[in-house]
Amino acid sequence: MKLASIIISCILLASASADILQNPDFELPPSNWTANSTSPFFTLDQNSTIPGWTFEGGVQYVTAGAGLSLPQNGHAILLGQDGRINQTFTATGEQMQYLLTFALARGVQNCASNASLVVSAPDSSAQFSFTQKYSKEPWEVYGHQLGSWGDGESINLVLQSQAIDADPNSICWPVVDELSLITIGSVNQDNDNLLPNGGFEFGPAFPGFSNEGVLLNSEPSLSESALQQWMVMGTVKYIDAKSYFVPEGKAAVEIVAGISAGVQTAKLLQQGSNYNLEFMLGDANDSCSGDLTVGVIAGSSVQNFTVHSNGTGAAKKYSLTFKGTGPGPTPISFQSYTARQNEEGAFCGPVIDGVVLRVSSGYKPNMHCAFLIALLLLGLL
Ligand SMILES: *[C@@H]1O[C@H](CO)[C@@H](O)[C@H](O)[C@H]1NC(C)=O
Ligand SMILES: *[C@@H]1O[C@H](CO)[C@@H](O)[C@H](O)[C@H]1NC(C)=O
Ligand SMILES: *[C@@H]1O[C@H](CO)[C@@H](O)[C@H](O)[C@H]1NC(C)=O
Ligand SMILES: *[C@@H]1O[C@H](CO)[C@@H](O)[C@H](O)[C@H]1NC(C)=O
Ligand SMILES: *[C@@H]1O[C@H](CO)[C@@H](O)[C@H](O)[C@H]1NC(C)=O
Ligand SMILES: *[C@@H]1O[C@H](CO)[C@@H](O)[C@H](O)[C@H]1NC(C)=O
Ligand SMILES: *[C@@H]1O[C@H](CO)[C@@H](O)[C@H](O)[C@H]1NC(C)=O
Ligand SMILES: *[C@@H]1O[C@H](CO)[C@@H](O)[C@H](O)[C@H]1NC(C)=O
Ligand SMILES: [Ca+2]
Ligand SMILES: [Ca+2]
Repeated sequence: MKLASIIISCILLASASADILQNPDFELPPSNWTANSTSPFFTLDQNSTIPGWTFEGGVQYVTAGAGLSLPQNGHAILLGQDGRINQTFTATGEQMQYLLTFALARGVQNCASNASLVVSAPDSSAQFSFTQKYSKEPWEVYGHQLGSWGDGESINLVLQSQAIDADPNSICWPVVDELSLITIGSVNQDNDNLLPNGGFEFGPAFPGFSNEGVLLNSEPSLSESALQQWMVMGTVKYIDAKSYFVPEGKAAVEIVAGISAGVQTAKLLQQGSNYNLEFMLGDANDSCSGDLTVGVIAGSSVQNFTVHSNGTGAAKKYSLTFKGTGPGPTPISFQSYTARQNEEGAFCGPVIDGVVLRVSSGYKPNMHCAFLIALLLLGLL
């Protein structure tokens, strides 16, 4: 496993570029802004704009406190009625995926309806809103793939509010903060595992300020998913070893949205040949206790697996043998059959990690791989 991850990291080109966006945390205040201890809201106008960003419609610069909870006790942007902010950045170098992580909070805590936030870029548009409680904090962190660009392309990132029909005064407008944009190259298959990113090590960035993981909304496309090479059904939480119990490596997936939420991939396999799927199933150490059941689909094999969790962080290895289907790629999916909430009332669920797909019996690594491993063992790399 260790060798495998060394090889993956050799192949993968991923880099965190903290400065793709200007003023991504909104800590550079608007011109003419003065702190007001009685009101956390400051309305932007043509004499008071926010550095790095253009705005339109009702947009307010907000300060934590006075009933407003932000991830860091700083400042953020509230997108009110028809509110919109945008910033253009330039994609440099070779074609890369741009993965955005951001915090979403609510302008008022009690309201009749939650407006949503729409994040768009030339190749994508996605909507985010508060529907369920997925963390113990009043804010949530989301991850999203904006698109894939390179070679000096100019990208306009737009964040805007979208209200459902309701009295504007009773709407919780979205508050955004702590944007972080990273680029990631293609994740290659490693020699010991037919599934690229079977260990979920490659996905959106985990922000330093949060211990709540990163929520990923439904994404039916492998190539447009922030979680590299995995589609998302329902909502899952991308969890990091700093804040949760992670079975292997630095990251894993917790299926939080209940029944039929999960992750899915697909791989072109030899029709009729036997394959072995190995994976780890457990809990995240977020006091999610009880039986956690996951339905695993691999080709035409469907099987349920249940772990008895006491919510303190544990995982076990399971495996399944199945036949490759064709002519198209063989689907492999993990779907939850459990809807559960922890002591804090946050939705939680089973954790999946270490998904390894191999040809069943007699599989030997090819010469190239054996050579590489020999070099590693000799300490020559
Ligand atoms: C502070 O906010 C309150 C309420 O919106 C407003 O009445 C007051 O004028 C503001 N004070 C300053 C110094 O801007
Ligand atoms: C902006 O400043 C100019 C000059 O002081 C003033 O005439 C105008 O009313 C201000 N605009 C707004 C929206 O406050
Ligand atoms: C500050 O506001 C005044 C008028 O309210 C305006 O004339 C001035 O341009 C503003 N400053 C900046 C940097 O926008
Ligand atoms: C925002 O988008 C408009 C076009 O819709 C563009 O003219 C403007 O430069 C953009 N603002 C930034 C800061 O990139
Ligand atoms: C708004 O979001 C909260 C979760 O943060 C949820 O409890 C509430 O039901 C939502 N309200 C509506 C009207 O969807
Ligand atoms: C897995 O469990 C669910 C829920 O209990 C059940 O509906 C489904 O039929 C089970 N599937 C298999 C293959 O046993
Ligand atoms: C349950 O929790 C106890 C500690 O409270 C721990 O020692 C034990 O290993 C846990 N069992 C499982 C199956 O996670
Ligand atoms: C679970 O979290 C507690 C702290 O909240 C920590 O002390 C414990 O070591 C963690 N358990 C595992 C298995 O990571
Ligand atoms: Ca901030
Ligand atoms: Ca992992």
